[in-house]
Amino acid sequence: MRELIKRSGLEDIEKKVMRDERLGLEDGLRLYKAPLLATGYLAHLKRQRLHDQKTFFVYNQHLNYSNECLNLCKFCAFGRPKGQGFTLSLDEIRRLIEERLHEPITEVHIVGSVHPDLPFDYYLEIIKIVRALRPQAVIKAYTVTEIAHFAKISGKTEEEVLQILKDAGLQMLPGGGAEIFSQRVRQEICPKKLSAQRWLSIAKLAHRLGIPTNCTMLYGHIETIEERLEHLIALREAQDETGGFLCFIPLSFHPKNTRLSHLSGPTAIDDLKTIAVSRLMLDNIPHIKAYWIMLGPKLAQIALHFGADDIDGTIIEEKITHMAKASSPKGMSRKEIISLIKEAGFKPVERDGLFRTIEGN
Ligand code: V47
Repeated sequence: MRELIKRSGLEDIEKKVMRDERLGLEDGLRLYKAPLLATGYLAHLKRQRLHDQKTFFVYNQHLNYSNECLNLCKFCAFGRPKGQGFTLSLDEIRRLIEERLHEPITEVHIVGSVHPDLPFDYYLEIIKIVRALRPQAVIKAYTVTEIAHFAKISGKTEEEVLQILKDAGLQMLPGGGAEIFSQRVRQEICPKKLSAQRWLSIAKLAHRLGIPTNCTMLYGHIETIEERLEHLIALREAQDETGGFLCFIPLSFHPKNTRLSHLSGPTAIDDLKTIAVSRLMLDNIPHIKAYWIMLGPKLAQIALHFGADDIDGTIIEEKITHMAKASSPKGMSRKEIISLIKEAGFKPVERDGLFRTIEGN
């Protein structure tokens, strides 16, 4: 590896990694241009320094309450116009949670859409129902985009919305809705979505209210490598301010069934490089997730050697990526996840949504 790092002209970056020094945009560009194994090796060094052989996973349940959406972003195969999608009633939501009460679920992940007419009370009730049925599980619900929408429909401030949801049992926000912060790209692929500045300011507000969040980047569509790096640096700067991001999830674009279906989406090499560069650039975000639903279990397993230390979870009923024709299964058993991690040479550690280790594992 020393030889490869030397030949790739990355010795100065290796020194920075070993000294935990911050990398700049130019370093990021060089890491993208370098051979995959060189960049991957450096990301693996960083990952080992942070987490040694540990690879995290969670026993979780996904709940998508609706796909009827006002935004209808071009990259999304999940959203439908008003009246053409599904919206679960509160009773249906209760039933979905009750059906799996015999399982040791420690995270309930709830997201939907920017819905045309549901009232804020509906979203609040969901949290109360899940909290009552699953007192021990971490409730990770509603992206920053949904929080902005709730403030608009309720006439409350974003702070009030977050506080009310927190008091009802919400513990953290998932990382979706960030897409790519570049205004040029947002204008093209998600013109109705809230701005990058607003996404970042609501995420930071949540952090200040004691609600940690995850963060994401949707890549492999029309963005440039510079725009990806600018996105990562914006997340890093926000994290310097609040420390509230738990995990970064690079989201590999799935073009099928979307209005960008003429694009081909990222290659495996791009997926692995993006995970590796993210690990190296995001020196202040503890975890990098190889989201197996989007990468497929096989590539997610390899990604553990390219900077990722988390593989998400059991999931069972994923909709957003499968409506864009993901070829991965819709869920995995705890046993399957553990053997995937072990076979890759790592130590599986079961965690809850807040990355607290589950006792007995
Ligand atoms: O916000 C939508 C993206 C996100 C497509 O926080 C697509 O732990 C690829 O954020 N191809 C939702 N991506 C998923 C998400 C997430 C997933 C798992 C864990 C966590 C977490 C967060 O998926 C959306 C959007 O950025 N997305 N359509 C698509 N066709």
